[in-house]
Amino acid sequence: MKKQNLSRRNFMKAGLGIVAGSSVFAGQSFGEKYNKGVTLNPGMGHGGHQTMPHQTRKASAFKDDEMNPMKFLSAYDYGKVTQLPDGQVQREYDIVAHEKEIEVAPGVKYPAWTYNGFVPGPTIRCTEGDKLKINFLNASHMPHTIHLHGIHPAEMDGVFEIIPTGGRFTYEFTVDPFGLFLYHCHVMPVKKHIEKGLYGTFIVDPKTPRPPAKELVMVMNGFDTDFDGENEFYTVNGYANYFSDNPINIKVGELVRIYLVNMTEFDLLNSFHLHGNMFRLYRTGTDPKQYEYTDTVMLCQGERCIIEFSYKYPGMYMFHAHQSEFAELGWMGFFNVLPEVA
Ligand SMILES: [Cu+2]
Repeated sequence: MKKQNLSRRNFMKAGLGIVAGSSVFAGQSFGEKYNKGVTLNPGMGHGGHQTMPHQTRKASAFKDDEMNPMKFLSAYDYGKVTQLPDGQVQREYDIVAHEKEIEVAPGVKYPAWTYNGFVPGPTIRCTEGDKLKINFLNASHMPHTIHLHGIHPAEMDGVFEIIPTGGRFTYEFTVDPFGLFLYHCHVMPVKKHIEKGLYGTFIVDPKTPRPPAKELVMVMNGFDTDFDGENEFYTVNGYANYFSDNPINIKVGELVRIYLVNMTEFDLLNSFHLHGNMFRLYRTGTDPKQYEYTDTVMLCQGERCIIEFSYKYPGMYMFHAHQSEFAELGWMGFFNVLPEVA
């Protein structure tokens, strides 16, 4: 509705004022910061070998020993591994749901519901055929569950066994098939339990591993910080503009594989667009032979995909939602492509 769009746009201006003020380009508008970073920096583009001095940018809101969106990219939880008598590998995880106030943009706090204290929750990673054992404790004031995507028995689906405050439940099943999945709370109203932050990524590797690559988990989400049923901020891994303030370093020719998950609520779609490149798009990662070749992918709520690419030329390249409004509200980042090391 027009009225809502107007109010969100006004909020956006206020929000971006805070964002711009937090960076080394303090005092400039977001647009000036953006243009300065991309076009005025000497040595940018494929002709030069200098890169943006992002190391000098302001430290993030996260303490060094804390999880942050950058660490989260490659924070895989392989669980506690034991070999069962029949040879099957068991991976055991402890997941605790609890409330936590988090920061989602500079100075913007959000009363989140979390799995293990961060939004998104831990990236569960295992191999097809493993036995998964998830010990769930609900330490929050609301009832919750963990509903995993993939193939498993009905009683392990995290839908009917609602876990009350203080309650425990163990989800246990053999993992099938390989691919990229997700998990989230499935207590009604599910929309509320998801948008508050109860979701995460579930990677099941094939027994024959995918080719070696720099692997990154990116969870697209939104935060309704004024509780009006719309998102005021859009992020990757929980913090608006994090990867625009802290570009991700990759190298020319390096294979990059992104496990991309859309957990955005309220908006039907989110998307990922890559600059200066094309990528292989594997829809759910369940078939390594089937892919599309594109530079933009649109994902519905709860949809995910694996994308693979490598860069031909060094320089700074944007990636962002192709819904321009989402990009302006925090869903934008950079790959800092460094020259290939001889
Ligand atoms: Cu819940």
